[in-house]
Amino acid sequence: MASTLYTYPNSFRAQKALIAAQYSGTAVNVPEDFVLGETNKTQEFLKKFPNGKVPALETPDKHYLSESNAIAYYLGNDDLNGKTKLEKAQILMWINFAESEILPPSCTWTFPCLGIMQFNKQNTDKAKEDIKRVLKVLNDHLLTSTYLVGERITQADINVCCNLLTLYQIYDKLKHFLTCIVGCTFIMDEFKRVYSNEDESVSIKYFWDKFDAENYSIWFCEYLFPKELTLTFMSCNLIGGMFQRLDKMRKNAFGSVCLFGEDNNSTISGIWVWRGHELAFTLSEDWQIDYESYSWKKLDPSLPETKKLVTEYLSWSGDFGGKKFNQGKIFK
Ligand SMILES: N[C@@H](CCC(=O)N[C@@H](CS)C(=O)NCC(=O)O)C(=O)O
Repeated sequence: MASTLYTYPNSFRAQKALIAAQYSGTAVNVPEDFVLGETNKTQEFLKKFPNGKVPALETPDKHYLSESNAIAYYLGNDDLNGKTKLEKAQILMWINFAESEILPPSCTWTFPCLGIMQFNKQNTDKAKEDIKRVLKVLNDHLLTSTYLVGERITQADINVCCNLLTLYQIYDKLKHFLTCIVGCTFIMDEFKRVYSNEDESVSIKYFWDKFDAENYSIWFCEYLFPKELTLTFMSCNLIGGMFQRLDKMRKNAFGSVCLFGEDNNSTISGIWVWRGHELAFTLSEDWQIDYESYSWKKLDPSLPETKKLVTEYLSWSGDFGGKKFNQGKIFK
């Protein structure tokens, strides 16, 4: 027998539970005749759910649960709720983050837009700042991982997404803001696909057409110890090793690193593009092995010399400031 979930249509709170049920294969029945403000005010409802709020769940063996997060937990399975004690705690951490960090400012900002609450400039401005900060926390976390906890969807992802939903409901009004914060014109995967499949004349034009200077930065790196470089194949292994150690950056970074000169007289330098404006390497221990052997210079994407450098390193042709190109490797 299925549990019964009382809710009104499209409630983001109910969605947390319904998505959990769907992921876990748990049957749930949602009565269509529920009317907010009426059904939940009846004696029959209040007897089961004294708080009078929805979502509210009646289990097949007549247990009564209110509070959306508890209901989602009940309808979900171990994959969603976490298997180890640490995973459970991490999931709980994000659930609480969604509840106490995302939801309040999101409501303060969006409810006046939806006509549910009176607009107050001071509160709205503060809410916008708060949202910016929490989205940055999420963004930074997702720079190195696809999911919030572990390598699969958990209740943490579901709750965070559902609590962000209201922001998307007024998407048109927020389009600009969201474009700056979480969306952006430069999709790394797409650029890599174009770079892999098209001639450089197409991919370099694509790069500059789409490049999003607000969310991405371009860097020039130079190996600091060229005197230690001996045989060119060894230098190439050095670059290859660095790429392997940076594997987790692939989702958000692209690099072209080139070797110039010949055996016992060579230099290494490259161009990197990644999400964010800081040196990304401090975010993970694995990434710190190589980066200190290089100098890093952030480039100004609006300058013609940056355009020239990017073109040279993406096409492996040009004068490279007089350096003789030997071979290159692409991090993609
Ligand atoms: N913390 C609760 C909040 C539930 C809640 O506030 N529900 C509102 C609808 S979104 C409600 O049922 N209000 C009663 C009413 O408007 O009559 C949860 O996450 O489930």
